[in-house]
Amino acid sequence: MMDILAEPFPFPCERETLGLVVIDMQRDFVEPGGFGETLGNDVSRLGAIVPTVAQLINGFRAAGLAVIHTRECHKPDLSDLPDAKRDRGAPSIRIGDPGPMGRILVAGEPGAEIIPELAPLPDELVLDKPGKGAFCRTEFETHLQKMGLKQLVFAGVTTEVCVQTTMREANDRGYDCLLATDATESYFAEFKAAAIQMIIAQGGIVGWATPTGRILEALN
Ligand code: C5J
Repeated sequence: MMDILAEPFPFPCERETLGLVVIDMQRDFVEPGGFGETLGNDVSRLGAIVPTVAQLINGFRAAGLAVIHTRECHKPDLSDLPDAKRDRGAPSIRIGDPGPMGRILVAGEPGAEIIPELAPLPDELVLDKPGKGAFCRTEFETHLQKMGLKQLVFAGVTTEVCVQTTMREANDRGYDCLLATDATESYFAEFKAAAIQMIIAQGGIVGWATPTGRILEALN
């Protein structure tokens, strides 16, 4: 398997253990009228990456490689929502409250669903997570082990929050992590740029980063 050209140095790709993790491409974060917008964010930045994320997903599917989707959401009784998370800041509506797309970030509500353009296939893992990181209070690691995955390509939103947190958690657990730089986005351009720098600094302290085209080249 060919290396993938990446920063800070080529990613030593091992196809048989490679999987794609698409973080939180949910209506509440990406679509106008959702939770992200109620927090004062310009969601059009996130919407702009959807075609690139779709290309990446399709590339993995065509190569017969695993695609995993995560959703940041909580149980309807909010038993997995710490007060500190619910009360943080001064949002006009809080997690669990009724919003324009159902209850905000609650499993089963329309806003918590993945946007239709990136809908998971029936056989793809969809992991609900109550935290920013996908390993916190979930069975993610068990799933990865069962699927035989050791190298993870990351896409989704937001770069510096749920994507970076999950990459850090995965890196600590021994997974090789590669961020698709044009298939991830933040509400804040400077935070995305800084997150990428943090990931690849010091010889790839959290992992690697490269555009989607380079990843797809290696899958063909
Ligand atoms: C945030 C996320 N930003 N998926 N969630 O609250 O990054």
